[in-house]
Amino acid sequence: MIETLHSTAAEAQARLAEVADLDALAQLDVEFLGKKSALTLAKRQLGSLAPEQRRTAGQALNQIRAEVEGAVGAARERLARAALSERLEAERLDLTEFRGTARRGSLHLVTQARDRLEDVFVGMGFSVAEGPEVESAWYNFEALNIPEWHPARGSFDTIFVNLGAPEEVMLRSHTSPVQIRTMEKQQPPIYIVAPGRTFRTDTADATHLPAFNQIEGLVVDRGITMGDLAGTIDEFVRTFFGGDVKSRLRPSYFPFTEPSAEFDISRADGTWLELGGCGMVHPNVLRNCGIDPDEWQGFAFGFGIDRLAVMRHELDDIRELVNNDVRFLRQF
Ligand code: FA5
Repeated sequence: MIETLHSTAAEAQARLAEVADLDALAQLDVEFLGKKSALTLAKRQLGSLAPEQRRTAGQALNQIRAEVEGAVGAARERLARAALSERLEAERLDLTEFRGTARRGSLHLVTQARDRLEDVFVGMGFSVAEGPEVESAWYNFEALNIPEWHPARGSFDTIFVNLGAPEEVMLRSHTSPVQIRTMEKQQPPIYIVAPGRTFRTDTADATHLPAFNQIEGLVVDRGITMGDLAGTIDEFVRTFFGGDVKSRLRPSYFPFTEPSAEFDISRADGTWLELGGCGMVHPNVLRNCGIDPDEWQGFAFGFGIDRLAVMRHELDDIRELVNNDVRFLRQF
């Protein structure tokens, strides 16, 4: 009996080595290992043998079964590998036809402006800082000398987040909170710029977007004056735009600077475009961050990066930046 089974196992192995698909494999599995297979029937007959014979035959049977099972497993693995490479081959994308006609992507105008701004300010000795887009009332307002009752809060058209106490958490309405976060962590001298996204309930029009970008600048050192502020803005405008564009400061009001100004840059047609606000850091703001205003003075500025991109590329409408029309974006 064992002899016959050895030759059955050899036959099984030969056929399993050749099997070409999973259905055929399942059939061979039943034929050689199933309930009606020679191996299973032989096992049932073991009971009729004398104990000594039963032991030897049992061992031989187990060994033969293990061999056939091993061959089934190997065949299954071989078929799975073949199926996988067949699928990979079938799903392979032939990209060669795009060669030559493909266009390289490019950075968005606002990203280009932001990168260039960082380069210009790093070249002037500033480092780049960042802050979160979701802020608390402390960072967005209070530490900046804008208490809850202050009318200036209204001018920021804030988008609040429904978290915590009412009007306690918001999408930052300007990048000025990064001033506070920086001064909290670092003692002067401080020379940083902080570019990032800002949000207001503004309706989109030719010069406004509800989600836009600002860059904040903050300098705190000994003996800093309004002259340093004006010189820095002038130097930045010259480096960023080249020789023709001029800047001017106009008196203005921000609770976190005193005195405060707005700065404009000159357009080709002789008119001025408001770019941002600036001023000498208010002593209360320094105090809120644990910095002694008798020892240290500072200036800060904040302006719109999207407006800068509009100006630089002479666009008619700031909304062009977010329409995602590739015919427009491709030009840059
Ligand atoms: C501020 O946001 C102050 N934090 C600026 C500042 C910083 C003053 C440091 C003093 C010291 P203001 O709300 O004016 O100020 O906004 C500054 C600039 O952001 C604007 O001049 C404009 O360039 C840009 N800006 C404001 N709102 C929008 C908008 N909806 N879409 C596009 N740009 C905007």
